[in-house]
Amino acid sequence: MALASICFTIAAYTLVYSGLFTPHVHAHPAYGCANETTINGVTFPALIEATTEDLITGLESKLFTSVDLVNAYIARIHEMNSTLHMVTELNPDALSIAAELDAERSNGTNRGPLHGIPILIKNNIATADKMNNTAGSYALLGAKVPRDSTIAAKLRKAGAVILGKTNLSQWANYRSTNTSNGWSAQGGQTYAAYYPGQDPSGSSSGSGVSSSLGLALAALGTETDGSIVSPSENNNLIGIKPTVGLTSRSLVIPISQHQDTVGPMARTVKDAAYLLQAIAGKDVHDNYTSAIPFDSLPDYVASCNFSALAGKRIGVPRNDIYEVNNVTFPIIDAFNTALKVLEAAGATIVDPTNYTAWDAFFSSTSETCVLDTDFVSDLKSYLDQLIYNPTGVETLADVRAFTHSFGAEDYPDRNTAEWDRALNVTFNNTSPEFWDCYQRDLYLGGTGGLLGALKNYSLDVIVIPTFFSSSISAIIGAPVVTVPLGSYPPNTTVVTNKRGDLNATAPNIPFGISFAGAKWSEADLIGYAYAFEQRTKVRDTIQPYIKPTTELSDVVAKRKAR
Ligand SMILES: *[C@@H]1O[C@H](CO)[C@@H](O)[C@H](O)[C@H]1NC(C)=O
Ligand SMILES: *[C@@H]1O[C@H](CO)[C@@H](O)[C@H](O)[C@H]1NC(C)=O
Ligand SMILES: *[C@@H]1O[C@H](CO)[C@@H](O)[C@H](O)[C@H]1NC(C)=O
Ligand SMILES: *[C@@H]1O[C@H](CO)[C@@H](O)[C@H](O)[C@H]1NC(C)=O
Ligand SMILES: *[C@@H]1O[C@H](CO)[C@@H](O)[C@H](O)[C@H]1NC(C)=O
Ligand SMILES: *[C@@H]1O[C@H](CO)[C@@H](O)[C@H](O)[C@H]1NC(C)=O
Ligand SMILES: *[C@@H]1O[C@H](CO)[C@@H](O)[C@H](O)[C@H]1NC(C)=O
Ligand SMILES: *[C@@H]1O[C@H](CO)[C@@H](O)[C@H](O)[C@H]1NC(C)=O
Ligand SMILES: *[C@@H]1O[C@H](CO)[C@@H](O)[C@H](O)[C@H]1NC(C)=O
Ligand SMILES: *[C@@H]1O[C@H](CO)[C@@H](O)[C@H](O)[C@H]1NC(C)=O
Ligand SMILES: *[C@@H]1O[C@H](CO)[C@@H](O)[C@H](O)[C@H]1NC(C)=O
Ligand SMILES: CC(=O)N[C@H]1CO[C@H](CO)[C@@H](O)[C@@H]1O
Repeated sequence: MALASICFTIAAYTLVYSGLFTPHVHAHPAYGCANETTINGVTFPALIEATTEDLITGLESKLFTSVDLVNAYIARIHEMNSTLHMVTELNPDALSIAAELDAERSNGTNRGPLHGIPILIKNNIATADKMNNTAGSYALLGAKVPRDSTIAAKLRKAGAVILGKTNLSQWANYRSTNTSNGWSAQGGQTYAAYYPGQDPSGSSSGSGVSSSLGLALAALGTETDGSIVSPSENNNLIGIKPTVGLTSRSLVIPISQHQDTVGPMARTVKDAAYLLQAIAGKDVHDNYTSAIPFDSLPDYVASCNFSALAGKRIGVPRNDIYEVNNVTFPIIDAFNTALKVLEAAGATIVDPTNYTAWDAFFSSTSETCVLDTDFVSDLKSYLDQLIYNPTGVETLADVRAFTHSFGAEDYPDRNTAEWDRALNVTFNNTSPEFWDCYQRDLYLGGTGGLLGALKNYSLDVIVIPTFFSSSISAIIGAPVVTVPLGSYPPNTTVVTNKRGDLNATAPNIPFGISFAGAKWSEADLIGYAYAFEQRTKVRDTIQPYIKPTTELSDVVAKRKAR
């Protein structure tokens, strides 16, 4: 086996501070800068950057099999897991599922672009197999669901191999006010790979770390407010936070039916688009999906168009972009430079396009009111569906009592303040008081926020640093796509998270730029994200400090030697 290792890397900060987004120069025309490997002159894609299309090509040409892919990714997970704790469980059936999919392919059955391709999913998306679905809590370990979540069922139908479950901020970060991103009782502390002890962000922490290091083609996360886009930016990824209702939440452990959504976290926009295509769509088990306005889904992969930005009007909500504790200066600098890239791609930048109700939004408690109230009833609805429930928890009050009494849940060191507050609300999510909160959100994010800006300035889309992007869109259920933008420069002062156990700001930690639009505008957002990604290739310029070494060539060589 020979290593082809010629590779140019340009640190992202160089691009950012020189004011230039020089398109990244690929040393190898086929697989770029990472270490692709060869056997007898045949080249295998490097798994840290292999795309869906690279894997399809390799599977179709019989260069490798789906079983080889599963073996390679499992070996890579084992290399990283004891340091980064990003995967909580592997699917014990992954190899046999891959073998079946290989057999199908060789007898001429092809389920589509994800046929035989391993995907990891967040540990709040249920599967009716040997894996647990716990949101990281022992309260749900061993519990059984009546069927696959619709998302898992769609992945299987598309031919994906569900490889395992990723660690997360416990309960999707809806338990404690003093915990750390990426910590769960079941999975321990997730760390990210761009700085030792890096805060992985959350709550889809393990999905972010895994996708970035090539421990699967890509991963799924969930978002209520920031939980896809934030770990995507800090793990150097593309994240698509779909419109609430585009992807089913049936048998996904909830926070809020009004804000929860499931979406892809991937290394390229096109990979994310392939995954979204497979998981989107109507579902009788989640009636929010009946609001999907299309008879057939847009072709999200075909939306990946280099010219998508030409002639578009792009707004910059400056009052939602501000200095925070000295950590956003490099982000805002890189963002301002990126506006020039968008302009050079043919877009008109309209700056500023401030949100008219921004100050009211900033001090509003309506989102908390919606989430608290939804959580109490939506969690109960999830628990009601379990067909086996060893701890017997039926309500949030039961889950809190369990958490207070079960040592590994790390209470009281990590509090349950979110639940204490939610359990104190005196009304539920069918009450008039709830409706007031929800309508207020629809105004603050709508006419007074994102939708108002789109209309007042005749915009196609808003761009904003991902650091600031999630909430305005979250409260109206609208989509966001984040793309790598840069990383913190070498002279960055290392700052820990509030708990003091993670490095939250440090040199080399990646950050992103978001495209935000009206509901159901994913096809457009994907186009803009792709056009920006292809012109900048920022991901390739930021290297992790740690990465796995097992490659497909190792696995194939071993198989051939048997
Ligand atoms: C490629 O491999 C070489 C030799 O093993 C190593 O020095 C280099 O850092 C690797 N490059 C990348 C981008 O991983
Ligand atoms: C890593 O993954 C394996 C699954 O194979 C799991 O059993 C193990 O507990 C995980 N965690 C760590 C910290 O190694
Ligand atoms: C191909 O294999 C699959 C799985 O083994 C099987 O279900 C299917 O019937 C086979 N199709 C053909 C055309 O043989
Ligand atoms: C699920 O949790 C049970 C413990 O209740 C454990 O025995 C089992 O191995 C877990 N499943 C997987 C795939 O790790
Ligand atoms: C955070 O980074 C410092 C070096 O800047 C390192 O000494 C420390 O161990 C890191 N924290 C963790 C939790 O790894
Ligand atoms: C949506 O489904 C939920 C339960 O799945 C049900 O309680 C609710 O009434 C339904 N809403 C509508 C508008 O059909
Ligand atoms: C937009 O917001 C920024 C930041 O708050 C402020 O400086 C600027 O004056 C505002 N511009 C307009 C036109 O409202
Ligand atoms: C921000 O930087 C300034 C100047 O270095 C310093 O005085 C101030 O304390 C810093 N603020 C924070 C929150 O770190
Ligand atoms: C919950 O309500 C009780 C009784 O009114 C009060 O003592 C407690 O402080 C409240 N807790 C929270 C977190 O709001
Ligand atoms: C919500 O509260 C109202 C009024 O107390 C009650 O009639 C209704 O059953 C409650 N609904 C749920 C889903 O708890
Ligand atoms: C890092 O260097 C840049 C460019 O020289 C400078 O503008 C910035 O203030 C420096 N930051 C710190 C934290 O020293
Ligand atoms: C399932 C799993 O990965 N558990 C790990 C959680 O993290 C602790 C350390 O923090 C490990 O000991 C467990 O193996």
